[in-house]
Amino acid sequence: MALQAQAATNISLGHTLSSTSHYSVGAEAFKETLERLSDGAFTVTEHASGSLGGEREMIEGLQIGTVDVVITSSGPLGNFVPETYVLDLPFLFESYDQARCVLDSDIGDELLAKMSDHGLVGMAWSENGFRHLTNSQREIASPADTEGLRVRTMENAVHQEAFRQMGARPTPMAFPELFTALQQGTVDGQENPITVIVATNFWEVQDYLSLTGHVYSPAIVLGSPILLDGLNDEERDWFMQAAAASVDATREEVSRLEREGVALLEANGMTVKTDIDPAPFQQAVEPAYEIFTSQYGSDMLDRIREKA
Ligand code: EAX
Repeated sequence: MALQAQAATNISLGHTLSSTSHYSVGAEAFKETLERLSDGAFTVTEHASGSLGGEREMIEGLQIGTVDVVITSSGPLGNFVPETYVLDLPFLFESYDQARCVLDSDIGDELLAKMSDHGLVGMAWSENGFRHLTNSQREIASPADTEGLRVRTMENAVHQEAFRQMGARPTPMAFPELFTALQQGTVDGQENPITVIVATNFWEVQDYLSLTGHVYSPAIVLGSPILLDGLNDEERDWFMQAAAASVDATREEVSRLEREGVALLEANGMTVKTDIDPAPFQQAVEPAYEIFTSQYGSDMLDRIREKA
């Protein structure tokens, strides 16, 4: 009897950003690596632009096995794995090197391991970037300028608190709804890294960008336990290598956009305020730290500060 080639297993990989984004660069590296290492036993289909839903919905999808791999920001993750909220504290990291170093350390590994207590597989920390504020109304130079501004935040309690403390009116919303909400004026502003602002053409609906860099936004490559728990060691290793390749490619693209993105946004008509003094912003969001530590303690925060 002739040997039949076994049908390839198709892996669905979801994310919220466009197919020109840094997440897509990461998704392509994941696909290329997994298909190569497995010699075609696994194929990968990328579902970009939130076609499988927002980040919260996709994380739920991993838990029930309707999606296999997701690249997501840490935005909604704390709702599932509260231990990750520490990473969402504003002004925790000062530089990309510092953030990457912490996420690549035993601290990052420990947080990845926590995912399995919540029906998720933490494969690798990836990157979204330092977040900045955009809006349609006015130039923002200090926290006082955000007074009353309706700012879309991610569905993240720490971020919402920080914007409340700044004086803005935070409105949590899933990313796939954001462009239309800005267009229709349901919200005045939003905050995201240069990577996302570029990938989403936000200049079409936002005139002002202030380089506040108020929080580092990690991304994570998450897997579904329903898929990954069924793999043998060799197969699981291919997935882990694919996730690592995805992170390398994504970080490289984030770094490129950090160098080139602002000029591109200006060329597309955005007014960019670059010389922001972070001190008043830092001071304004300080209560978010107190609220966080009273709820979750300061052990992990202290360890991150020691390492960073
Ligand atoms: O992960 O929701 C957000 O603003 C995120 O930065 C975006 O979905 C990319």
